[in-house]
Amino acid sequence: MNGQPLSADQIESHNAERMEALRDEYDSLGRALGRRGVDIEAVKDKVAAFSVALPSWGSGRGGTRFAKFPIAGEPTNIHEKLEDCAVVQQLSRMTPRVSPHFPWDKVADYAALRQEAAALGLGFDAVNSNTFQDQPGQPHSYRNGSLTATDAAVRAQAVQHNIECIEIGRQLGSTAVTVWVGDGTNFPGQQDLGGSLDRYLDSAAQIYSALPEGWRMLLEHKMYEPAFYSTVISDWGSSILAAQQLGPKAQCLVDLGHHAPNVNIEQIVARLHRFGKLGGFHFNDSKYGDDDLDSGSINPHQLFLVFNELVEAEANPRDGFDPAYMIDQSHNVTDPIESMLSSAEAIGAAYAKALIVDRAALHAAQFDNDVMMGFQALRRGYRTDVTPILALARIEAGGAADTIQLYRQSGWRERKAQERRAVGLGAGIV
Ligand SMILES: [Mn+2]
Repeated sequence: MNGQPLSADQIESHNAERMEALRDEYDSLGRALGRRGVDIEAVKDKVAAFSVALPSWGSGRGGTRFAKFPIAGEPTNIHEKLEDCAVVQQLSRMTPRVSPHFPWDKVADYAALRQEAAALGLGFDAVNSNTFQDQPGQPHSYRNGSLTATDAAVRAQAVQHNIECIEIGRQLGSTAVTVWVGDGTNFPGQQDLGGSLDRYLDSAAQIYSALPEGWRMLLEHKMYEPAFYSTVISDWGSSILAAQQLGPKAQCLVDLGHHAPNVNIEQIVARLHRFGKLGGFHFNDSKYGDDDLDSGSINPHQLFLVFNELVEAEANPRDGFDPAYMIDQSHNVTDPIESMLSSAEAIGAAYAKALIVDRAALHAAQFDNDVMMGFQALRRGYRTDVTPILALARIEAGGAADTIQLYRQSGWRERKAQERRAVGLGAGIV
């Protein structure tokens, strides 16, 4: 526990105060599940083994196109971001890895950064490249696109940046690079829609060929924004076609917010899995578009249905099924640590509810075309309050019964507000 940001004693006494009530609730739920033929301990073991990565950028306040309102004690560099992610991990025990973003998280010594993270109980997940904004001193601008730019020198610069990210990731112990490009258009006629995809595929193939052994390239699609008329990799269809053309190390990453409203995302999950191309997830929630709201805050049922497909996929794995799970949210109005704690809980709950579904009953109903019983098999899982399972799994791993309450009691943010330099009044999406 050395190097952990919060006091282990404080967590222990917090848990001790709640243990009797939690045991009572857990045992009661265990009896109820037992009558349904579900072993609560087996569900708890699976939940304990589940994890989701934190985005380094998620530890700071996000912003909108209009403004960003920072809070005192926000992290301003990767070292402070790691500290805050370690707080989330220490309390939730479900977020042991951080997904870094370059060039935002650049440092001089990545071996030292890896050690620094390990001392905090953290590892590194997929590295994220950034060719959607220009950096100071950069020779070529991405104003007309990056991997798909008509100018070969711009494309070469974007490819080189992705290869540099892979090299950094190798030093950090990562085994995947996530490639999202905002390239696209705002006007009909602005660009040759076929030609821009050709250029994307050519650039992506150069990145693909730089992947080390055992690495994956995760292609993240997004319907719109920053381009509003067309985006080059706009949907899962474009994504899987590109991944299939690139080769077996290329897989698709599903960001829950990157689809048209009301799209059946759980079906996309099943489709991608069917073809061995389900590479990873970015969890968030939305009401209108790519809102980047907290996971499960708007539509927890959809999150459950996605996990229902993931549990089906776990039971029937295809070659290479090892999805990289990550939270990808913009925390505009909350303390980011509290949002990540709440989101980890929501994601874990969706997984636990999916595990509780009586698969035999579900499959039998599907085979018999018994519509109502198939629906009810899912509904019974969704209705179950799995809070005691998550809490006990967390406590047994050293985490806290009530993560947000303990975080507030710890005074972490107030302390950091004294120690860390203030974030400037920045603007816009970060
Ligand atoms: Mn994303």
